[in-house]
Parts: sequence; C-alpha cells; structure tokens
Amino acid sequence: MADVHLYSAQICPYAARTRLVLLEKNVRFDFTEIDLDAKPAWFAQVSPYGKVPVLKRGNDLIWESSIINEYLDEVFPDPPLMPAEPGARAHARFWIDFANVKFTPTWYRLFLAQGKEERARLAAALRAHFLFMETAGIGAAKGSYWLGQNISLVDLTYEPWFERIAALEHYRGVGLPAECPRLKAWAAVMMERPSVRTIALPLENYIAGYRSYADGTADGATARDMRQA
Ligand SMILES: N[C@@H](CCC(=O)N[C@@H](CS)C(=O)NCC(=O)O)C(=O)O
Repeated sequence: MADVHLYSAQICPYAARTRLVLLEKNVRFDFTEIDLDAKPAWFAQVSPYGKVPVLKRGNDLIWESSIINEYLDEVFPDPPLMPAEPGARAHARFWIDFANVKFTPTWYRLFLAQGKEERARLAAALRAHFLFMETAGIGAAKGSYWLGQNISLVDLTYEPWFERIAALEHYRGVGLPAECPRLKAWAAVMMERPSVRTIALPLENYIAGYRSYADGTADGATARDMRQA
C-alpha cells in the first residue's frame, strides 16, 4: 500500500491537477475513484466540501487542489514545482489564484448559463481572461512554460481546462481566442508531457461529463457553488 492515497474522479479537472503533480514527481499513490453522481455516504467523512480531490498521507487529510499541490511540493521537493525566490513564488501564487477565482468560475458559469444574454456576457468575460493570460501570463514568460524554462504548479493548474476546451466549444461555441498564439503553443507543449498523456481522456468523455452543466440540470456541490460565484 502506498503512503499517499488520493480520492479522485477521472472526469474532474481539479483532481487532474493533483494527479499531474503526483505523476510529475513520480510519487507512488493509491486512489479511490469517486462517482460524483452517486457519492458514497462515507465520502462526507473524508471530504468536508463533498468534492474531489482529497489527499490522505499519514495523519494529514487535505482538500482543495491548490493547497494539496503546494503540500505535495513541500513533502516531495524533487523536482521542485514552485520557484525558490519569494517574488517568483508570489507571482506563481497569483496565477494559481487567478485560475481559482476568475478563470474557472467563469468557465463553469458559462457552461451553466441557460439564457442567451448571460451566455454572451460570460463568453466575453472568459475571452478577457484568456487575453489577460496571453499577455500578462504566458506572454510574459521566458520559456515554454508559464514561469520560464521549467514546468511548475502554474502549468499544472491550468492544463486540465485546456484539455477540455473542445467540450466548451461543443456546447457553447467558445474556444481559445485567435489572439492567443502563446497559450495555444503552451497547451501543445503541455499535451506532450507524459503525465498529461497518461491521464487524458477522449473528448466524448469530457462532453458527457459536462452535459448536465450545459443543460442546466447539474445539482452537485460544484454546480451549486459556481451558480453563486
Ligand atoms: N476548489 C476545489 C474544486 C473541486 C471540485 O469542484 N471538484 C468537483 C469535481 S470537478 C467535485 O468533486 N464536485 C462534487 C459535486 O459536484 O458534487 C478544488 O480546487 O479542489
């Protein structure tokens, strides 16, 4: 039995972030796949928010993907996925925060939106986020990755959404803006990483995974939280 246990769901981009970190660091781990449409009753004891991912290591039980990922970077420092210098660490944390506070809520709300005007408003907001990421994020990087020459938690924080972007196009006709060549090139580099290839699913799975969001019937913890975001 491995030291690290992950409660996860293949379809979940937040859980994918953590699976990518574990793979990039070559950490041996066991996992329990949680059916998010029929969560087992015991899962409430493991996950206070009723969400994946949750990581257990010894007496440590940790939830929230960004917090899990920083924890993993501390307990398995090789290879480091955060810069050493405080200013650069703050820069990395800013982009992780942007993903959590701006980018992914807008993404989910666009899926959930049922009205034409609301969809147009959210599509414009998502486009603005992509353009900001293009110019101030990857566009400011000196290398193929978000922070330069080396992959970091920032890259692994965003990649799962780029993996699923064709599902957003499928349901909402919204993709990566043409004005974002740097993001496009970065996503192509990421998709060649062995870690990313290991966990990638066919597009049909992502389309199926977002169906209840797109038709407005999703009523899990994430849909409820995102409707209020
Ligand atoms: N902020 C959380 C979000 C996790 C999350 O929303 N996970 C979803 C699956 S992608 C989930 O488990 N949802 C349970 C539900 O909707 O009931 C994180 O970063 O870990």
